[in-house]
Parts: sequence; structure tokens; C-alpha cells
Amino acid sequence: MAEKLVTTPTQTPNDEDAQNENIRCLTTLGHFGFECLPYQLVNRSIQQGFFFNILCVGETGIGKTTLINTLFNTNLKDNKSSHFYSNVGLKVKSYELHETNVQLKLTVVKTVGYGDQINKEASYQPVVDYLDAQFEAYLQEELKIKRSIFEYHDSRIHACLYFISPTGHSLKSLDLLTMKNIDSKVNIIPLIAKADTISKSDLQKFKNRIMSELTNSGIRIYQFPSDDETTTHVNPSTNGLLPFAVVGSMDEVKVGKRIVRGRHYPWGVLQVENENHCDFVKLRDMLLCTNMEDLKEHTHFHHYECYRCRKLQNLGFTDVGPDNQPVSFQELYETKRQEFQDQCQWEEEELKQKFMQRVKEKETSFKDAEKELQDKFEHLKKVQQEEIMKLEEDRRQLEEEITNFYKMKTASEPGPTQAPSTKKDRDRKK
Ligand SMILES: Nc1nc2c(ncn2[C@@H]2O[C@H](COP(=O)(O)OP(=O)(O)OP(=O)(O)O)[C@@H](O)[C@H]2O)c(=O)[nH]1
Ligand SMILES: [Mg+2]
Repeated sequence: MAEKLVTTPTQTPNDEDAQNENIRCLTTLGHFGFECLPYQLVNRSIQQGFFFNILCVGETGIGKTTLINTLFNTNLKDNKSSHFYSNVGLKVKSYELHETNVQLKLTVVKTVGYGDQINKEASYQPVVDYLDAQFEAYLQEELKIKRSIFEYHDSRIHACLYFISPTGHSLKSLDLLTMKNIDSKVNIIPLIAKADTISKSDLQKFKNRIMSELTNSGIRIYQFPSDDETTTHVNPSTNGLLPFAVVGSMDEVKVGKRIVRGRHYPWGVLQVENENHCDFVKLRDMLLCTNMEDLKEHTHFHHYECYRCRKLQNLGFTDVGPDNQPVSFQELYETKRQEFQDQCQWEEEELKQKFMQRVKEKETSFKDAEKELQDKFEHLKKVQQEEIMKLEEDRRQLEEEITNFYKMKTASEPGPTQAPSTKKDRDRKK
């Protein structure tokens, strides 16, 4: 029976718990000091600082920069993008922010040229590639023998703010396609951008339509956890507000005697931080105040875990052997090494056989070609000899004819004139 002693034996065991879990739960009667453990963690975390990585996906000019500036109440300088990029790109910027004694290293990644191409089929790919690349970098760091635990900058994205155009109609196919492709890699928080351009009644209908479209398409967006005691009073109701209708502005506007951040219109002022006007405050609270740690945990324990699992399985790693028994890393390495060596040997053997086969084939074809050439040569030689013999015969006949001709000519001529000598006679005289 496993028994974990929680503290010194001066305490009273709780018999019921012990029976239930085989672990003795004891309450300390004195002060030991480990109640300060949470403070140690807080102090260390404050000293080390925090980091948070946000990805903003949305069309050019939809209000990404303005919203991020409004969220952190800072001017995180960023130039406007052009509408004429042939591909979607990503802009990565890191900032160090301070609030009282807490330091936050913030990385903001924004899409550039998103939704501007005529063919939008591959628009989601750079986003998917970026998310995977950050997981891969983390995995590579994890697998290193010498890891730079403190220096390594974890660039995995913790939250993706997906900016939906305030059309009041429905999601665009690009929205569905992108969200479908990234929902297993990142925590998606959908936002209706520039929500001040939609009326209150239209907004609620738009929100409902978006949520039902996401559900119908099987897209999983991030749900603020409702099982966490510390956030259970806010999170479930906040999930009902998704997608958040947000308005961004860094302008300061006078409302009565107060100066607020908002957008000034001829008919009035939209106050960014007024919960009756938009969901900006809810988004900020959920993102930065209440659920930042959960977003990071969900990224690490869910999205990264899935990536890691898939990647290691593709590389041939496994936790259990064929007999369903756990295998050690050493065993796995040896098996893989043996498999690799066998494979190499097999491939080498196959290559050798292929080579021999090719050599044989070439030898046969060379022999055939040589024989063919020899036959041709013999044939030509024979033809030439026959030709020579025929020519010799022709010449002999011709000379005979010439001799006969001169003989006849001499015979027919009167007087003792001599017949002209034939070529043969002339040659003999010489
Ligand atoms: N009505 C309204 N206008 C907004 C809102 N947020 C931003 N804008 C305006 O929209 C324009 C573009 O805003 P940006 O924040 O630069 O948009 P962006 O998405 O960062 O643009 P790029 O980085 O160029 O893709 C600016 O004129 C903003 O003032 C909003 O909530 N409502
Ligand atoms: Mg911008």
C-alpha cells in the first residue's frame, strides 16, 4: 500500500480520506513555513517577468493595430499596410511593457495583405506555417541535449484574435477556411471588428449567426474555462458574449466632465470602455486579467502537445511496443537503429543487383552490336570482291573486243599497213 506522509506524525489522521485514497491527509498543528510556497512562486515570477504572444488575423485596415494599442493603452508604432501584396505575410514585433512592478514581454504578430488577393485559397497557409514553425522551434529546443532554459524565447502563439468584418451578414468563406485550418493549433478568440458600425439589434443577430456558422462548420474556438474556481463567476457568462464586438480608439474624448477613450461622431460619443457600448472591456479582462495563464496552459498542454505527439509519431517514436508493454528510449533507439541498418543493407543489395543486371544487359547489347557489325563487314567485303571480279571480266571482254576490232580492220584495209597495237602490246613494248 502506497502511503504518502504529508507532514509530521504529531497530527491526527483523517480516517475517511485515508480509506478512500490510501493517502493520509493531515492538518498541521504548528507553523512549518510551507504555507509561504505561493509567495515564493509569485516573487520568482515577478522577478523573471511574464511573456505573452498574440496573433492578429484580419483584413487590411480592419483595426488590428488600433485594437492592440487600445488594449495596452500604448502606441505600439506600426505602419499601415498596402492593399497590393500578392501574398499574405506576417509582421512580428516584440515589446516590453511594465505595469507597477510586473514586466510583460509582449509579442504581436499581425497579418499583412490578408484578404487582398483575388485568389484567397492559400491565404491561410502562411498563418498555419507560422504556428507550426513556432511549435517546431520549441520541440527542437526541448530535444536539445544542452537546452537554454532561461534564454530561450518561447514564441508559441497563446491567443489568436480573429477579426471578423462588421458586415452584419455572415462569415466569409476565407474566415471559415482559415479558422478551420488553425483551430487545432491556436486558441481562437473571434472578434467583430469596428462594432460601432452595426446597430445593437443587428449586432446580436450577427453574433448568433456567426456562432451557428462556426458550430456547423465544426470550428472549435477558445472557450473560457468554467471549471476553474477562480474564474467560474465570470467565464461562463463571458462565453455567451462571443464573438466579442470590439471598438478600438486611442482618441481621448470629453464626456461631461470626464475624459474617456472613444470615437466621436456627429450624433454622439462611443466610449470604448463602456460595457453598454461594446465588449472591449470584457475582452481586455478575459485576455489579460483573468485567463492569460489558462491561454498559455492550453497552448502548451493541448495545442503543442498535439503537435509534439503527431511529430514524434511520424518520426517513428512510440510509448508501447507491439506487446503493449512500455518501451524505453534506449530500446526504441536500438530497434530503430537496427531497422535503419537492415533497410540500408537491403537497399544496397537491391542496388547491387540492379547494377549487375544493367551491366549484363549492356554486355549483351554490345555483343549483339559487334556481331551485327562483323556480319555487315563480311557482307560488304564479299560484295566488293564480286564487284572486282565482275569488273575484271568486263575489262577482259572489252580488250578482246578491241583486239578483234583491229584484226577485222586490218583485214579489211588494202596494203601492208600494220594494225595499231593494243594496250597490251604497247605495254609489252615498253
Ligand atoms: N469605426 C471604427 N474605425 C476603426 C476602429 N478601429 C480602427 N478604426 C479605423 O480603421 C482604420 C485602420 O485601422 P488600423 O488599426 O490601422 O487597421 P489595421 O488592421 O492595423 O491595418 P493594417 O495594419 O494596415 O492592415 C483607422 O482609420 C482607424 O481609425 C473601430 O473600432 N471602429
Ligand atoms: Mg496595422
